[in-house]
Amino acid sequence: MVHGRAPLKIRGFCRASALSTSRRRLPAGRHPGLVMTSSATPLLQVGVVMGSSSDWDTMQHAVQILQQFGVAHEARVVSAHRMPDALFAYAESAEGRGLQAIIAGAGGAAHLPGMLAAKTVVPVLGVPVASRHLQGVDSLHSIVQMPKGIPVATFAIGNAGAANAALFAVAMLARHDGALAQKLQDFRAEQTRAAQAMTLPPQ
Ligand code: RP5
Repeated sequence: MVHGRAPLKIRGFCRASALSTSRRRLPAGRHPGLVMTSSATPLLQVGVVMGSSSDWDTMQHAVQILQQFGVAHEARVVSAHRMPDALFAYAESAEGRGLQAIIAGAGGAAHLPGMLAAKTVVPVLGVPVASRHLQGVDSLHSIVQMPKGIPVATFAIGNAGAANAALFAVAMLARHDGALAQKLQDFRAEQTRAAQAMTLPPQ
């Protein structure tokens, strides 16, 4: 329920309400498939989608960053080749649901980020997931080699790419959110402190 209304099933996934296309408040933990974070920032800001539950080991690193920064997000499986209608529905509803960015991870012939980008103007941040036979080089090439006109911002293969995609989304949101910008500055400062404290074994 959202503001007393039953959530609507839109071609395979649940969105808050089909009655309004403005950004809306979503109570934490009330929506199947949604992973909401801070109750202080309940506006849905970032969508994290992946082609398979087998991508979660990688994509959880994006979710962890969003949680750490208190960015309201959702996470779900949207398989490009097994759920194409759900992919289109997700992309078509993204802007109306208030998403500011979509982080999309996939492996192999990774169509998910590019097809999402083709169906929405919400920025898509692509994460190449490591594949068994080609270690994610196939995923990277599939995502990064978008033809001119439909961009997908593409990150490194694997865990670092997933975390960096989330950090990039945080940086985008922080341009219009002073508190989030300060958190990002603090995060950078802590990384610097940690690097400065690194030591090497005696030689
Ligand atoms: C892609 O195929 C997914 O993104 C995943 O990386 C890969 C393998 O999927 P599963 O066979 O593990 O479901 O669609």
